[in-house]
Amino acid sequence: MKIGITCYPTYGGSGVVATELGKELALRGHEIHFISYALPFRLTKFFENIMFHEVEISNYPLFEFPLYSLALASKMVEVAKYEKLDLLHVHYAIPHASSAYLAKQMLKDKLDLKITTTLHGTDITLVGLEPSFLPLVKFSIEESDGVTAVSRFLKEKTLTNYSIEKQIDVIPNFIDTEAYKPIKDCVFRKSLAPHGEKVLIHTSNFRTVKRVSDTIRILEQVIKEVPAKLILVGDGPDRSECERLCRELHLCEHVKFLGKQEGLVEILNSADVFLIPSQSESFGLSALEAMACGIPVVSSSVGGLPELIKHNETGFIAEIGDIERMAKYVIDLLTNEKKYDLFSKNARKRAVNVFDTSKVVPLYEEHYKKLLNS
Ligand code: GMT
Repeated sequence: MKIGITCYPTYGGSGVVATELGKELALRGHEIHFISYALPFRLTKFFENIMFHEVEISNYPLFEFPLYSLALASKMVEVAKYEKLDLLHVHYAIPHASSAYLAKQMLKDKLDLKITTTLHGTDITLVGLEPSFLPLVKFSIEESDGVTAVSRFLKEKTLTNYSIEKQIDVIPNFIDTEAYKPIKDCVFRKSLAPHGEKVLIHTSNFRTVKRVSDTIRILEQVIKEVPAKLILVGDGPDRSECERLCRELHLCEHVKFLGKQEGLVEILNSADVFLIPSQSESFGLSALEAMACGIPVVSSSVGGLPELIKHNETGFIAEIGDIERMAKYVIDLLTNEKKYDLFSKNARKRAVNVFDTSKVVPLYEEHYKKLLNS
């Protein structure tokens, strides 16, 4: 198949999933055309069967705000027409699904371009609900030939929040468990926890929905019982506030802010427990990355997290903001070697058996075939 993929090219779950999907489809012999305003950050080298088309945005002085969605629609038309695309797969509804709809209409006399939209999370649960976007998001989803959601939770939210009656295929996020795997005696561990402390880890974009400060408060409880460090990976709006909280709680010695990092597999493998105390999380790709490395997860019970994490099996789940309970779960894991090893094995096994690339990418191929035959 010849498939156009549009996504956000920057750090973020939806861009990661879109790019890894494109790479895997290309390996399977499909021709992939990425269409975005910059090269997706995971496309760092040449991949056979993958092409990139950059959307140029006019900065004409009359336009106070860049007209990206319109420029994107024009580029989609150009690529679909000249590269003879079979379908266009857009990730994150805003504004990609709307641009795709426009492109489809512009091409309708020449080409029956099928469009499928993957809903990722905040496009539905947060931004999409803003009054300035809601009608457009609803319309664009209804007009997509196919729609997928990364969890059952997100599917249900979409149908109820937008009063939509439409088939939505649930296709979970996936992970390359050959790349994300346990590494014994990881070298980073010594520098991160030089005195043999246990290591808690959290990776995110430090947006308010992630509740990163909860991870610091969990650590505050944990170190009363177990010597431990907290590694925070990533950057974003709440980082300064988290750094301030560390100073206020006199925890600077125990918390390391690594910022944005490559080499996540090695960093994850230096840790014992992954924390994801989010306010909202449609899937939790970062938790899956940890599970694939054999790291048990302690999370909040929101969104799609309970579809990923098996409570008392691959990790533990507690109410949003229940720091005491999350800390208790962490201490339980860190002080009970047998239980820890079992949870670690279970986490890895679940990642491999349910969420490995080889299990999930064929579901997208099936979804595409269904669209093209409809
Ligand atoms: O909100 C974010 O963290 C970024 C966002 C994205 O689209 O880049 O992440 C969402 O999509 C990821 C990939 O499908 C999911 O794993 C995340 O759970 C989801 N984030 C939220 O729902 C908050």
